[in-house]
Amino acid sequence: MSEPQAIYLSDYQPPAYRVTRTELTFELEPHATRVRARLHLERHENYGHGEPLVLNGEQLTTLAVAVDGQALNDNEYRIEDERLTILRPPERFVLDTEVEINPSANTALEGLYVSGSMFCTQCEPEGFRRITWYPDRPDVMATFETTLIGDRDQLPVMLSNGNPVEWGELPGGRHFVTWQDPHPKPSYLFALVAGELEKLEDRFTTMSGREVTLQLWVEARNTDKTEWAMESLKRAMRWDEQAYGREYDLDRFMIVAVDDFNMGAMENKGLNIFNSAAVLANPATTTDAAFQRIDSIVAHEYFHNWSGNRVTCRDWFQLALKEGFTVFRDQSYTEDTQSAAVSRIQNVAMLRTAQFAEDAGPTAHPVRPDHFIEISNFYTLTVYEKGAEVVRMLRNLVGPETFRRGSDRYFERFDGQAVRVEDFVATMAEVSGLELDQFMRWYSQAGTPQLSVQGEYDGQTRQYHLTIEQHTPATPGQPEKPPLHIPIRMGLLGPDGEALELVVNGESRGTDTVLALQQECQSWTFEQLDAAPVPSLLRGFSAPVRLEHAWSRDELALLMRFDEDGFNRWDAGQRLALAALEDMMAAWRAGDAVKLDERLIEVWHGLLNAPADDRSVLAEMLRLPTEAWIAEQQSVVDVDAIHAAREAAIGQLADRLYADFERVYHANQLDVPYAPTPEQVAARSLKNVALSYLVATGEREPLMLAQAQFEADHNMTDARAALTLLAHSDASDLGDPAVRAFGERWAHDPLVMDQWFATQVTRPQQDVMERLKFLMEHQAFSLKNPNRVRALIGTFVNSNRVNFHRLDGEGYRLLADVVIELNRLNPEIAARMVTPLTRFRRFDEQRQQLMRAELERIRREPLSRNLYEVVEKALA
Ligand code: 0A1
Ligand code: ZN
Repeated sequence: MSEPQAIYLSDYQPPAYRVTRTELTFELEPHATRVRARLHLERHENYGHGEPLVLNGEQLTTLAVAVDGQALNDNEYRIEDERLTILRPPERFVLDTEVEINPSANTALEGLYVSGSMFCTQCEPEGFRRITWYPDRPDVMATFETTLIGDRDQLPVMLSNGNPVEWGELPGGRHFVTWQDPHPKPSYLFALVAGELEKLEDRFTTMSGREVTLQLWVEARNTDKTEWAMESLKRAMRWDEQAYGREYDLDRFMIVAVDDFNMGAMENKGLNIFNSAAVLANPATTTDAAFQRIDSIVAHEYFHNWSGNRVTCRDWFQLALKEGFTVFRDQSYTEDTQSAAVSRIQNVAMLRTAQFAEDAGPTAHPVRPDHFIEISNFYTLTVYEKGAEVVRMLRNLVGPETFRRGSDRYFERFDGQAVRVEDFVATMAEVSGLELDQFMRWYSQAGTPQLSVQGEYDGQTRQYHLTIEQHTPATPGQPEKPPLHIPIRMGLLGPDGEALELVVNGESRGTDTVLALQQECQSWTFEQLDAAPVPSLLRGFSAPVRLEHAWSRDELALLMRFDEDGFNRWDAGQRLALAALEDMMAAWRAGDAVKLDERLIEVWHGLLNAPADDRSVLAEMLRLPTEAWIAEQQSVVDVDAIHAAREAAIGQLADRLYADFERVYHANQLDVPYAPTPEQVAARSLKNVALSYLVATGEREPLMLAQAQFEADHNMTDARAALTLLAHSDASDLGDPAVRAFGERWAHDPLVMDQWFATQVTRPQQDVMERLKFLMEHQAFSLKNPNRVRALIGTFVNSNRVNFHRLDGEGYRLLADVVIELNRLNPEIAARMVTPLTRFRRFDEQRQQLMRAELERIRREPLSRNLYEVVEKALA
């Protein structure tokens, strides 16, 4: 087998032929589905007579190829290397092909596959070529007419994009439905679903008064989990009208839930397909966090109807054009409908642990990569989350009103087209008059910029000089990085925490301003200051960078209490806690007493007793930096010291503030019916954080509280929080029966069993390994289902760091075994799961060797392109 080859952005060529119209007929059979495709083709003006037509196809059994009704001779076409080439086609013609495919053997879950008793598709990015021969690239856009034929009893519901236009009975107990989608679209937005499905139906009147039918299709056992997603959909539709002026454009909008799905969901035109974990919810089975995740994914997919579908990507290098923008849109929706501060805190916490780690690892790539071997490997946190940060910076640079004028113009001008990142940024430059050439580097330069900030106060001149330096570390293939255009929102606080007026060059800028850092090093002078101020920097996380400044702990405590920016209050708390944890890690390594800084205890005591203006932010402030974020601060990750110090800190906070936590726990009990409203979510989150501290004392009494909460079983949020505390405790007389009871009670519900898996494999004690192995044999587990793999294996390797990184190498070995199996079953998931092993350079020599040995063992397998690309980069 030859080595997989990279594809380069610089090699882009426009398509030689456009497809004006695509007609598809499916005869659905699990083992042998027939697909007939009729493509109406036209040669592009820029190409000459006789230009060959090249179509993509994978794993197809070709039965017929005809041009304008004439079957082709062997010398008129060629099939090789997953390409069908029509050698000398006419300028305009009709191509007919017929192929056979095997959906039931499709464990990769790309193209047409069987999930349970349903047929469904996943075509982004390159799954359509596993369905039929096609120019499978996003810059070829056609209208689609799709006829589905299937068994009337087994497949009573058959859906595709657009509107149903014809249906009827066929001989042999079969029936058919024909769907028409009037909006030209690339093949990656094609979808079909067939099976025994039930629907929840609703209506939505758009801003111009058009009536839209909304349908949520699920298997019968899930009909009690559809309401929340329907509410989310309507909220998202209204929000997109108000915030972006975007209206829905078909008579119906459908969502289908499927159990086997590689990602969260997919924005197929008019027929979104969702991983059931990303759409099904009810209070008994679903936690607050999952309700919120579902809300944002429903919104995300809906928003793609404009940012992605109406205006799509020219090529897959432009993925962030639709994904970065759509994530930014779904984040804004959440900020407008939930707690804005908490939403920002949670997104940033995720970005700067997981995305920063990606940027610092062997697979680091720019928001717009310039080459790839397997595009499926680039649905990453960098493209999605950093891509969203780049759009957020743009909005902050041009201002919200101008940004809206820019997005209106972008949607209008490029409607129906496949475009590039440049088109989006140029539109923003045009409406704002800003020069954004340097800003474009955010799309082409990988790595996380590091800023170091020096402040100097001069009592004589009453001036404060702020000097900021930027530096972006080298990443694979990018040794040198020119400076970026970085917006830094900031303010200054006086000695009593008051917001100071910012006077620059004799001009007042209020108490909050944005500094545009464009050079390697730049200085600003603030005037008329009576004392040395405390700088509040990077408010709202105004740029995706690491920022260093030598704040004293007193200054951090001051920012934490008084900064007008909620995000920076939280961040100051995280920095203060990190400083305290660093002392504790040093003491732990030296074998000294590991004692928590008194100041942190005082500050937390203050927090717990201050009038709670925002309980949800308070709950976030009461969480210590995660082990992953602490690890991000270290040059060589010290897994055991991190865990020991953090556990010690939690224990000491718990002992010293017991009465506070107890009061908070009881004060936040709700006796209203469950709803995932921001107020209720805040109360439960605060209550359960408090309970986790109470339990951390190791006393029996709080465990009894947890047990009572578990048994009261008011909702999954409370039940699962309690179960986790019981299952992670040393009191097996309480933990084991709870785990058993939960597993028996929910054995019929795979989404709850996923939570049961995740809860057990995050147990920090060493005995977790036996538990994990036992659960891998459990009947509810299957390596073929991505949700199961993520819940059991993914949670263990990503969230149980002390055990995954054990020095006996068991964690690494187990992951490598799983990845080798997945490589055969589902290459996309295999390439994602292997990630923690690829980060071996961050660890000590001994762990490095163990991890590297497992990667080399994987490399000796016959690898899928997906896994090949990742493993080669890691070992390079
Ligand atoms: N466009 C989808 C993400 C997605 C990508 C690939 C998939 O299968 C390989 C599935 C979904 C989104 O952003 O939601
Ligand atoms: Zn998306």
